[in-house]
Amino acid sequence: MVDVGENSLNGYERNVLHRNNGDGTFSDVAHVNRADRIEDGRGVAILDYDRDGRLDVLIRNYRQPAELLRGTGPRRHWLQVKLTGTASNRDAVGARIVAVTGDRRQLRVVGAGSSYLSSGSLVQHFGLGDATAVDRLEITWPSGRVDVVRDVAADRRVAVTEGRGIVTANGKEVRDANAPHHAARR
Ligand SMILES: [Ca+2]
Ligand SMILES: [Ca+2]
Repeated sequence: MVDVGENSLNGYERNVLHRNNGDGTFSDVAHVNRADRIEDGRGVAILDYDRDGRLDVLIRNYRQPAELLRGTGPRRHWLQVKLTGTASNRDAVGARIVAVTGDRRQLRVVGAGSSYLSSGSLVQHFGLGDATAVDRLEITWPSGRVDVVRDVAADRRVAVTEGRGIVTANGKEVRDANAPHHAARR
């Protein structure tokens, strides 16, 4: 064994930030976003801490201060979805959410433990570009139940409870609106 003292064998690699080009490829855009710092990173958590509809990045570095990178890109439309399981586990870990806008489908899978000793928010974020609503939000719960909610207005955070559809939007109770149109067991 080599004694490296206070140093880290992992070194200080330049951080990267990958943009999804939407065509199956990614581009490293760290340099234009000033995210290409040389740090000894460990955990990373993705969340929208200031709830402005743009995702932010929290980085935990080894023997260095943590860093919060605030997303300041152009404002486009978005939808954030927080699931609560009933028959499934309460945090809905393992649930799959498909958001359909026009001919575009986006998938988010609710996970816990997305990075080393850390995890991103359980709130699932969908960037919608120019779309002002999600045509169809399809949730496959860990229990096997499938809930579908149609015509979900953008630019807000909705809470969806298994079997009940949208129960709150931006923290306010939603009554009878957006109830699941279709619920089935696989
Ligand atoms: Ca690094
Ligand atoms: Ca934000």
